[in-house]
Amino acid sequence: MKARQSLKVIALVAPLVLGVLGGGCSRTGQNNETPDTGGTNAGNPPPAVPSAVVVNVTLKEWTITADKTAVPAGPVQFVVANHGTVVHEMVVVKTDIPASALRVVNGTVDEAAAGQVIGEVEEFSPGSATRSAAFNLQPGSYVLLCNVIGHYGHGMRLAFTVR
Ligand SMILES: [Cu+2]
Repeated sequence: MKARQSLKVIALVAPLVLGVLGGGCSRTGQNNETPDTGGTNAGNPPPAVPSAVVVNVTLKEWTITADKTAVPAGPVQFVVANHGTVVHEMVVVKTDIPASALRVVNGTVDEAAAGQVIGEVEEFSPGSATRSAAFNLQPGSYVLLCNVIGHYGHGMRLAFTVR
């Protein structure tokens, strides 16, 4: 099942890649039309933000570690790896509550009560490719946490500061 699904994805992506390449070639012709600038800026920020500070995060049982725990305000790109043996996620919460003191209900952090949820890297499997998410962060105190049931309580949380 899994291999079959992967082939399906490749089949869907291949025409897109060819389309992009074809578009590049056509630009050699005489054409006074304004080139395509790549779409609108509506919606979520793009996955790669050139000016962003990159924070490499590692998830495993039962820790969240990062190569930086304080960054300047502005675009921050989290590149998240799962080095554990089960699925993990990373939720970014802006809060003044200490990282270890968030309210837990039935094994998970009550995200609505924790503070302002900025965004997350959803659950992903150990051994899969790193996930990336970029956010424009304002100065303040944050907590990075894994909210898979029980994981926060086991220690998967990290205080993070934006100056
Ligand atoms: Cu976890």
